[in-house]
Amino acid sequence: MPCSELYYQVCAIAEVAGFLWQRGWAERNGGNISVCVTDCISSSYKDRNPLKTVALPLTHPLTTIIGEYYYVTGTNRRMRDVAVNPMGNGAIIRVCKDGKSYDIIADEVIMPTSELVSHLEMHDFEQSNGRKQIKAVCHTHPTQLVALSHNPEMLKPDVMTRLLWSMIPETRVIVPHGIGIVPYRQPGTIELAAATIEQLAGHDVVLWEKHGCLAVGEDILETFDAIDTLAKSADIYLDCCTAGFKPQGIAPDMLEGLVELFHLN
Ligand code: 2HA
Ligand code: ZN
Repeated sequence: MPCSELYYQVCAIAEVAGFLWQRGWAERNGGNISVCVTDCISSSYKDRNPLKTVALPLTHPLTTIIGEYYYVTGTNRRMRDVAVNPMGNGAIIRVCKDGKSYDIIADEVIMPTSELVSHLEMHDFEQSNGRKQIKAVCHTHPTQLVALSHNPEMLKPDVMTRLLWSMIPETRVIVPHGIGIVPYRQPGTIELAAATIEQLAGHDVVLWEKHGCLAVGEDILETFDAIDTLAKSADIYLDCCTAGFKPQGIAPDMLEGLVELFHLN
């Protein structure tokens, strides 16, 4: 690894990949991660010739992230393998000047995740909307959140956000903009990416109906924390249901002011 900051970033990705596997949210090749590493790779690394250049199936070119570098998990790779060998199960890519292709520059030719288009569109969207601090995208399959998405009632606007906020105060604070819902779409498609971007504009995490969820954050740990906190609330709700009662939930007025109080937003 050429520089310590990149090493630190890749270690954090490996740590989160392990969490996703341990949580049971990453069966076989389920889930994918991308993190912008432009600020932490050395110039000698940046100037590397491409090992391979690949076209992106986009309807319009990327604009804001041209020339940026990303670590991305590999297609068909297991999260549990990313956890122990991130550079052997992912690659560093650079978005080409045309905004329609990318170079794989390190360490070897590992083809990126099938959701790469979604990830890059999201990075491009966040950067072009002035959210320059957003560097990481994480997609995973949290069992309890996917389970809730099988209930059509939960897919109505704000229903799941309000329910999950009301389970524990932390959820109101750590996920202050709540969870957006995207109706079922074919995985890996531009339609899924577009619908996700629409929901990301107003939410911290997006739930893909009957599939999984996606979070963006300043670093990969932040994306994990948001999903993990929502999953904790979903566990509490489902545990109460299993025990035979509907949880009372914290009243909305008791949740007011929490975000300001904890200064996390
Ligand atoms: O990377 O989870 O949605 C495999 C997936 C696709
Ligand atoms: Zn998935």
